[in-house]
Amino acid sequence: MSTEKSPEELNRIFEKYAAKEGDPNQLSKDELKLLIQAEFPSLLKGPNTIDDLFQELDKNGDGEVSSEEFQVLVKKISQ
Ligand SMILES: [Ca+2]
Ligand SMILES: [Ca+2]
Repeated sequence: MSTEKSPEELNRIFEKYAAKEGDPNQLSKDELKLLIQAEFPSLLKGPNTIDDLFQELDKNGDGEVSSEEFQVLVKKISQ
């Protein structure tokens, strides 16, 4: 996947979207959706949906993506 974003930039993007509602340190599914649609729409091409991506990232199943859980996406994007 081609992108010019560094892990540092991706973490800043996480913080920006995580702060929109609820817990400012966690991404809800709506926040993840906004983040992906605005920053990485190419991730939703093909068979991947927000639901799939959210499930993949939310390892502990608490319905929010923490900055630690977000690192899976950072790796995916910065590969
Ligand atoms: Ca939040
Ligand atoms: Ca979680």
